[in-house]
Amino acid sequence: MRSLAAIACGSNLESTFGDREANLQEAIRLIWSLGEVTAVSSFYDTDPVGLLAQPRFLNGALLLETDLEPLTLLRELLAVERAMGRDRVGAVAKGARVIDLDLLLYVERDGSSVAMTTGELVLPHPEMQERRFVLEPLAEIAPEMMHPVLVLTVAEMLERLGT
Ligand code: PH2
Ligand code: MG
Ligand code: MG
Repeated sequence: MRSLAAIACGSNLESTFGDREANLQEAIRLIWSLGEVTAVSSFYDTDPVGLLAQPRFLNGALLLETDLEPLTLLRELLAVERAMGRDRVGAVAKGARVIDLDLLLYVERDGSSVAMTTGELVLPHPEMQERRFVLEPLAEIAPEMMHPVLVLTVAEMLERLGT
């Protein structure tokens, strides 16, 4: 059995691929080269969080069955971002982007969910529990998936955010 990764995707700029939805679809197409995409959520039109002076986002989530280790998967996701024209050099932190792919949760073959902190990767994603634009799509496709540190399901984390 392969590992299971939960990945958030977001876009709030047009690109050579087209509009925000075209960017998310292109990213998902490229992510298929990393394993098997077993679920894709609906896409949500969301208010920008954090840096408010930027276009609205389209956000979604997907599940990927993969043989790649967490760090390798992260690097491949960043490579997909770069392949789609995302340029981090000189870009505003948390600002507008063609595509953003965030590794949220990673469950090993034996069912254990990875908790790790290195300079390159923090798992689970440190802000996922605070972000409705992450939890709402993820709850559609993986409501029972566990946060291994908070010991809460995705549905429970979403419920905690309130209405
Ligand atoms: N991503 C950010 C900052 N703010 N807001 C929304 N609605 N959606 C995002 O994906 C998003 C954001 C930085 O990654
Ligand atoms: Mg992000
Ligand atoms: Mg990111």
